[in-house]
This record gives sequence, C-alpha cells and structure tokens, in this order.
Amino acid sequence: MGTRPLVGTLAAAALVLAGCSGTATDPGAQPGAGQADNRSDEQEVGPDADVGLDEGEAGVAPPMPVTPGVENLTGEVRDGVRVFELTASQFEQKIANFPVETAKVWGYNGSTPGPTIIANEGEEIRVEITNELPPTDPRGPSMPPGPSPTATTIHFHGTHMPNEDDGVAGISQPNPIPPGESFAYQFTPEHAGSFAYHSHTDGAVQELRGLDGMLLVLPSAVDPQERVDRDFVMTLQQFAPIQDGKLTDGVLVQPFPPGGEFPIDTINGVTGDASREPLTIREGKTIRIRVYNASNSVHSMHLHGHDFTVTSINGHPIAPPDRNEVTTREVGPGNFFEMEFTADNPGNWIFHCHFPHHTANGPFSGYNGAPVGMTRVFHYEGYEPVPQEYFEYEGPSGR
Ligand SMILES: [Cu+2]
Repeated sequence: MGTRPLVGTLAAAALVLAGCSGTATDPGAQPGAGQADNRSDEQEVGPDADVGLDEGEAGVAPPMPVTPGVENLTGEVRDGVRVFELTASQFEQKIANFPVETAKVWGYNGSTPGPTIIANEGEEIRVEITNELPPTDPRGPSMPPGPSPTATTIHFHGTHMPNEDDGVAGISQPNPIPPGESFAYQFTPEHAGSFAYHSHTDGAVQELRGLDGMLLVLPSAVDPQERVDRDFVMTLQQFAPIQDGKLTDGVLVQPFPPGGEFPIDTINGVTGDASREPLTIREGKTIRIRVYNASNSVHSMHLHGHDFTVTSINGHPIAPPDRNEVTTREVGPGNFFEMEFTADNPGNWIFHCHFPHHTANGPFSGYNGAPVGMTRVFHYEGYEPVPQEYFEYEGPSGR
C-alpha cells in the first residue's frame, strides 16, 4: 500500500465497476441478522426522508444511521474493496433562516458536513477524492498566504491506517492534492465505531470552512441488548459569513472572525429552525445520537426531558457498568461520541449546545424567543406538532 495518485487508474476502475452492484455486502447487512440484506438499497436520503420513522426491522437488525439533511454514502464494491467518491469544492449552502440564509462554504459532494461514509466492519475501503477547490487562495489580503494554492488532503480521524494514508499535509502526505487532481486513500478500519474525516491541510481554514464529515463502520454483529431503534448522525459546526464586520449572505465563511466569534452555530450544516422539520421519534424506543464536533469550540450538548447515556467515546464502546446517565455532556473539538436515550416522555424536546451564544446564535433568537442555533427538536409521533412558525421565522422584521 502506498500513496496512489488516481491519474491513469480511473478508466480501469470504471471498467471493473460496470455491472457490479455490490448489494450483497452493502453496509447495514448484518451477518446473522436475518433478511435485512437489502436495507441500504431502500435507504432514502435527504431532508424529507431522514426525519421519518425508519426503525429497521423490529427484533432483526438495527436501522441504518440517518444524517438529517445530509446524504449517506455507502459506496460500491469493486474488486472486493468498498469505494467512495468525494469531490471537495466551494458552494453556497443554506445555513440559517436569519440574519443570513446562505454562506459560501467548502465541503464534499456539495454539502458540509460532507456525506456520511458508511462501511462494514472488516471491509477494506478506498476513498477517492477529487480536489475542485478554488484554484486561488481566497483568504483575503489581511491573512497570510496558504498552501499552494488550495491543495488538500483527507485525514480519517480515529480509525488507524498505514502512515502513507494518514493525510497530514507536509508530514505523512508531503505533497497535498493540487486543485484539479485526484487521490485515493485505502485501508481497512481496525474496528467498528463512529469516526470522522476532515481535511488535514491548512486546517484552520479548510476544516472551519466545512471540509469534514463522519465515517461510520457498522459492526458485523450487534448484541440484541445494544440494538437501537433510531440512529441519528450529527456534526457540530460554526460559521462566520462576515464581510466588513457584518453578517452577509453568500459570503465566503471566514475562518478567523473578528473577536473569534462564530455567529452561526449549526448541526449538520443548518441551524435548528432552518432544518425545516423536527426529528420524529416514537414512545418506548431507544434513540442513538452520534455526535462529532468539527468546530473551533467545545460544545455542551444537553437533552431536555430525558437522561442520556454515553455508550461510546472516540469509536470505543463503554462497558455498560461504566456508563453514567447524564443530561449534559461537553464534546470537545475532534471528539466523537455515541449517546443513547429511551423515549419515555412524550413531547417536543430540544437537544442543543448549552453555551447560550450557541443555543441562540448570539443575539439572534427565533420565533417568540425560540432557540435557533446548534439545536434540534425531537418530536414524539402523535404529540402536538412543533409550531410551524418556528421553522418559518425570518427575524424580527422579516427579510
Ligand atoms: Cu456550543
């Protein structure tokens, strides 16, 4: 194994790919888990599909994790290797309802966080990345120049690989991928768990503009005691679309905002109100949240109405006797946790960062003072709906 620029290999790979569906080993097909083999084929993605009630098949296999508002990427098996394709680029994304709606961000396959990469335990994976970032350094005249000019790499965070696939620009990957070129990382994750991936080139700029996402390695077998009914994936981010000291639509996110404040705090790339819909859950079910902090701050994640249990830290499960029930857990930058709670208290309950500036995006509260920052609402099926005004509010004077 070694560094492997893609030039010259893509055409051959495409030929091998023809006619290969890879369904027999799609992620989510749990060995010994009965008839759940085609589940990932049925998995819908997108904000309208992933807040529904896919609970898998009761008593059979766990549900596929869903990343509300963000696509899952299950890749394709080619010659026994599960292959994922990512393109890094700059684009506009709706991140909030107000005081701005859109920001120019960097991400993978047109979204930040990038798609959730999902593989099975024991599989060799290859992630092919094409760098379509802007060819000129966009930092602006007041900042020191970056690498030449917007080369990039990917680091797979928390799962170990040969050093040449570690993706640290200038160290384990001496020459990062120039704009217009491609590269492939290939390795077999050591064990199942929730992990992350992100650029490891010019980190403060590239990560904070949005070059990050989650990598999930599904276990080959699930203890029935550990089965959950819903499995949500959430990446915590912060954005500062600022120009001349003012928040402005469509402006490239500033990685070093004046005063160090990131005024828009999000989960999966949007504020709670801009997520459009609550996350629907059902009474009596077990809910997992996988959280990755891709931002520049610690976040103090708090759940209303329920205790939750941290069941895994940094890809390693915590043995049940060592688990504590809490209502709030701080998640530092680069940390990724799995948390679970039992849906035993019907209502509309928020899950949010408890730093007040992150709950409400600084001074920008929502409809009747509602929290609109790093926030999501869990809505119990059958309970009265969350006021639609919450999702449609556009600021005290409208826009
Ligand atoms: Cu926070």
